[in-house]
This record gives sequence, C-alpha cells and structure tokens, in this order.
Amino acid sequence: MALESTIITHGMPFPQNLDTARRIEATVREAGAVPATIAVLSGQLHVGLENAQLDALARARDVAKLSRADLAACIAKGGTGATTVAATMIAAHHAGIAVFATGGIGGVHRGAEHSFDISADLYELAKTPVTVVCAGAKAILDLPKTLEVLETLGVPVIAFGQDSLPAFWSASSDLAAPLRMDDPDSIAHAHVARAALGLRGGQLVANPVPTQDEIAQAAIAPLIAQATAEAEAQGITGKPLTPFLLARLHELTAGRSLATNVALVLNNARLAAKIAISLYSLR
Ligand code: PSU
Ligand code: MN
Repeated sequence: MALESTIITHGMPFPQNLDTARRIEATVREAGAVPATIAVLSGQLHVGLENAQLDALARARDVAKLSRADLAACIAKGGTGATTVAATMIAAHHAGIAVFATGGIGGVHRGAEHSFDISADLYELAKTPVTVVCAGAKAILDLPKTLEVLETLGVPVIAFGQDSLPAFWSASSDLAAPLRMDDPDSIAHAHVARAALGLRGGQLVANPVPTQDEIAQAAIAPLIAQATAEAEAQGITGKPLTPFLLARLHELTAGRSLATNVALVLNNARLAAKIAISLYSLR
C-alpha cells in the first residue's frame, strides 16, 4: 500500500509529521498490509523508506514538492523531493501497487476561474489506475468545482458508508457524493472491474473522518476564509498555497486542525489496508 510524503514535508510541522508518518506505517502493518512511503532521495525514487530515511525527510528543509511535472527533473538533478498525490500514484503504479492512502487530495482552488489553479492530482486520477483513499477534498478548495472536474475526467468518487461527500476536517458536507460504497470488498471489486473494462485511471474513495475527531464546517469555515484572504493579500499562489493554508489553519485552530488531520489519515490508512488486502485476494 502506497503512502505519500508531501504530507510529511509540507503538510505537517516537525515533529508531528514524523510521529504521524510512523503511526500510519504501524497502522497499515497492524491491518495486515505492507506500507510503502514514496519519495525521491538524492535523485533516487524510493518506494518504501527505511526508518532513518523517513526520519531525515521529516527533519529536512527546502524539500521539493513533486508532482507529475517535476518528478523526472528531480531525479535527473539528483535532488530530494516529496511526492504529492499525483507523483505518488505514478510511482506506486510502476511498483505494482494499486492502493494508496492520503489525507486530502489537491483539487480546484477557490477563485480558479481567475487563477486557473487546478491540482494535477485530478488529472492523475484520470490517467493512473490506483485507488486513492482520502478524507474528501479539503474545504480550502472549491468542492463543487472539484466534483465537476472529476466527473468530466471520468473519475469515480465514492463516499465510504454515507451519502454525503466528506469534507476533510468535517465528516460530511452539503454535497451529495456521486457514488457510495459500504465495504472495502466492493471498492476492490470495482477497481478490478474498471481494469477489465479497459478504463484508464483510478478511483477516489472519500472516507469520512471519525465524528469524535471532526471540526464542524461552521467552525472551520470562517478560519478558512481568513487564511484564504491572508494568502491573497500576501500574493501566495501555486505550489506554496496548499502548504500555507494548512499551516495557517493549524495556527488559527491552535492545533486542533492538525489533530483532526492526523486522525483522518490514520482512519484512511486502515480502510486502504482493507481494500489492498481484498484486492490481493481478488487477483
Ligand atoms: N492534503 C493534506 N496535506 C497535504 C496535501 C494534501 O492534508 O500536504 C498535499 C498532497 O500531497 C496533495 C498536494 O497532493 O497537497 C496538493 O497540492 P496542490 O494543491 O499544489 O496540487
Ligand atoms: Mn495548484
């Protein structure tokens, strides 16, 4: 089962990032699957990190954030970079890994009608056959537009065990999820059926954060608005935007959004492990 590394280097501060990365790997093992955290270290693409490598990555500064466009260039220059959802999918697929757990995917940013800021994660889901388990799209994004783009690209968006689309820190939103499944076996079965039909691309599973760990939408919405306004005032766009918004929300919620982020990633790792095990038995 694949795990990304941008969440470690750009999504959470040290030392919570290292602690979380280790806990995710332990959770996957407890569930009976094998974790492979993916990153580029000194020009080499690693699918699975040793403890010392994970430790060094979590402490490192100025690590590149790698998406589809940057992956090969980082390798060619001997650089070190963390993989986003898009780049992690590419590496996982090369290694024969079909299931991947993360926190939230990138999507269509608010104001995208002016900025054109749409994450390459969405296009990767349309191309690369990996089932990605997330907690829904982050509410810092424009969720309706994100769903529209995924629909246009033919990406199945499957809410796990509920009708509404989970919204990362909040277990539900006022948007209906396009699809719903209630057990890991159905998700694994659909993955296999897509391949049998010759359909390119992956599946996006949106797994709601456990309700005891969630932050209600009404509570987080004004803070998102504030963080977004600050990013705009400071002219922060492109790759640094998502890391800035996440870090600012961690501050504005006095660490609560970080605790929720950790809880939802662990929850996603558990579900992804079950899907991976189910897929293994189907194959
Ligand atoms: N969700 C998180 N933390 C993160 C990310 C997502 O909770 O750090 C990262 C993922 O690696 C995702 C990337 O692929 O942000 C999206 O960045 P962008 O919006 O620049 O495409
Ligand atoms: Mn972007």
